[in-house]
Amino acid sequence: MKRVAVAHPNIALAKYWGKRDQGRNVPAVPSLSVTLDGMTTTTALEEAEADSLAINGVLRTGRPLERAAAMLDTLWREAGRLGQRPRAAVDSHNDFPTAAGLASSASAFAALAVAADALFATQLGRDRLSAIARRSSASAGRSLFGGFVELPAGDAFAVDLPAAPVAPASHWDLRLVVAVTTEGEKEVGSTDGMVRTTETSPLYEGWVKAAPAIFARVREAVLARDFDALVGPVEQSALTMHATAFAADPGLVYWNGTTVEVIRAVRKLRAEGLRACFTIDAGPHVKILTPTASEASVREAISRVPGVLRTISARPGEGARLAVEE
Ligand code: 2P0
Repeated sequence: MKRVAVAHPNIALAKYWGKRDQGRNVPAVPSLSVTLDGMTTTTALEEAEADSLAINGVLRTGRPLERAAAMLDTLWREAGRLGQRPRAAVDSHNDFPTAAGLASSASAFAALAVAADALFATQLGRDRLSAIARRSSASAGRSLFGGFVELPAGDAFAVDLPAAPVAPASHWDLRLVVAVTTEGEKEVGSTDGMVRTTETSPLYEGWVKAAPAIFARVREAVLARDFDALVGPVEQSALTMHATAFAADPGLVYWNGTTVEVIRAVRKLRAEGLRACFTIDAGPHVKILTPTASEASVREAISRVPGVLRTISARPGEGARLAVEE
């Protein structure tokens, strides 16, 4: 028996950075994201003699396989199943480059949760699948849902902490333009970066204190479809997250020179009357949010910034779901 699920990455407009509890992977701050359309992870899962993981056709062992197997274990246990979990072969494909800075772990764990729920016939429901995916990778909890999605902060005891939909993809016809500034992989992964920030950044406490109000402003602007009200808190969320990471020991500098040039270009476009704002994740690429009407102008202007290799455009998309049943 084989089950196939698809999921999309998401980009946070209000950032998650920092864990209240590392073991349970509980976020210390609330986040709000938009699930993207177009870019897709497709994951096939079938029973096998032993657990295995292939990503884009390449067999992976070690940590990536352990993380996938751990999620299958959690799902099996959460469903109250007794006995040994059936071993399974995971075959996952991304149709977007991981070097584009679009979190592939979010779509990967979201797709795996949906595929496993079907293969094991656990019927856990969206909320529980989101909470399970969140434990593997917090941003994956958000990709279970489409459109605009929130993930609350939890306390150290929060075992079941799912993301929740805020508004469907059809709520707001925005575009997200990714300015790709390098083809290389990032040097410090998000999980390690967050731990280092939490443990060593003197600014961390200030970030955790400031994040809920920034999140609330993002949420309100999204619900009101008020782009002008979105600009301030979206950029403040990203810049405060990065300022906190810069101040870690050793400092985490995810940016390159082009990152700064694109930030300046977005602000110049805004001064000229275009609606656009930026956000940046744990890498040097810049993601620019803009109403559909300004997408072409934004892409054209950003493509001309020296150091921008190419741009990728996406719109709000659907949550993780089963693809085909065989
Ligand atoms: C976010 N990021 O809100 C933030 C902004 C990156 C920067 O969620 O440790 O891979 O697996 O829970 O989900 C990426 O972190 O981290 C992320 P873990 P995850 O989108």
